[in-house]
Amino acid sequence: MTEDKIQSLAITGRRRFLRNISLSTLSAIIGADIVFGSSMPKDYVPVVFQDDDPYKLFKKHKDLIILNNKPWNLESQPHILDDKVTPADKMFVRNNGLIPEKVDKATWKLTVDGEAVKAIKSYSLEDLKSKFDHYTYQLTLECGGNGRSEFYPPASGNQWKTGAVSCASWTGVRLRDVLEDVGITDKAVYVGYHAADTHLSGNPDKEPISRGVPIYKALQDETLLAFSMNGEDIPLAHGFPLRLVAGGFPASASGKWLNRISVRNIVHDGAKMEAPSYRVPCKPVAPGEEVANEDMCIIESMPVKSLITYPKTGAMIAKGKSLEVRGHAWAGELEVSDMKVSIDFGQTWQKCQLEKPVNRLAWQHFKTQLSFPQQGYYEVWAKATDANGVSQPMVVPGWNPKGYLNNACHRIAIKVG
Ligand SMILES: Nc1nc2c(c(=O)[nH]1)N[C@H]1C(S)=C(S)[C@@H](COP(=O)(O)O)O[C@H]1N2
Ligand SMILES: [Mo]
Repeated sequence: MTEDKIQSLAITGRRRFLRNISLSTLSAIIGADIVFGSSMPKDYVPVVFQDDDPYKLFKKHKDLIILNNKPWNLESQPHILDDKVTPADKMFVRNNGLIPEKVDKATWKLTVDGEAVKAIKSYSLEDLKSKFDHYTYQLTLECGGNGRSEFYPPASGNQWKTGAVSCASWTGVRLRDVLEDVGITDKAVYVGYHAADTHLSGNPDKEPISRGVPIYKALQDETLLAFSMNGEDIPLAHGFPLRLVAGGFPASASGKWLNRISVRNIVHDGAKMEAPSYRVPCKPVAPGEEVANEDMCIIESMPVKSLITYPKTGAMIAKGKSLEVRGHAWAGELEVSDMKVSIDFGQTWQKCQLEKPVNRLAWQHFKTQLSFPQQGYYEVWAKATDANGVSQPMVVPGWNPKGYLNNACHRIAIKVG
């Protein structure tokens, strides 16, 4: 058995797989006889397989932080997001269920169904690749809950700091072209995704998540059915072999392990589409206030935000030296039009050089040189402004029950000495 195979077993269907194999196969995987194997309890998972090292399993950079193991959730840190295009090993992982165990590229199928298709149609990966033009876009994917850890009163859910965001280069076919090939009716309102991951309960009839996008977003040029990331097969943890990618929306709209798209005549009602999941109060509320489900609205475009990726917070700078500060900024469906940093707690702001996005929905890179008037402790605060003139708030914005959309200015600490 190859190293890869063992890894993917470890990530995915360990329990079910191990249950069905013989003691001799198990010994072969371990590489030693299980001497008292006949006394092993039924359905027991040997400890060697329980000792998951997510860094090895997912081939991740050592500076990712593990938030959870069931399901796996790993967050990046700002200083490892310095690359213009996020490499796979530095990309955060957010799972709602268990990663699918049997993924076979050769037999993978995507079915397009729903009330608003003229006829149900299925495609193999080969069909998708050969029938439709390929497009490549860099697309920002930020979890709706990124920054949740800063809300008070606290919101339950993964306590993301700032690292649930990525911008990789995705290649695939346009969802629009596929929908056109299928034929959709004027009743189409929403596109819902279905995927091959399984619910934590083990109940095969339950989906861990089945979200989607409104039809206007489904038909945008940049909305892809992606089969590769950064020029390679999508890593298993990020949706191999096929993923819906809808940049600028909360990343929960970008379904991994995609095997079915439903073109709906209503707002999709799959798992985690219902309130309060991925929704915020339609009108601002006081911190801690109870909000009725009918007063919660679905998040679409993510708000303007930025991240300082160099230097790392806590950096020491020699007195009299200037410091290059750099990072990325993004604004959901909009472009970022201005980027500033402050070293005096927001009293004055210095303009940064801001690059244009390489394509719509890609994050933009900024940099500037800072000089510090004297020795001591400083904070660098970063503030982006979107094309509508809306800027990031300096403190945590509108509290909401689920802790979404925290786009407060990113801050790092610097010591000049
Ligand atoms: N099938 C499926 N797609 C999914 C999820 C999931 O659990 N299952 N999680 C979503 C959420 S909430 C986020 S933030 C992104 C995370 O993408 P990543 O793990 O590739 O960074 O995937 C989205 N797509
Ligand atoms: Mo998410």
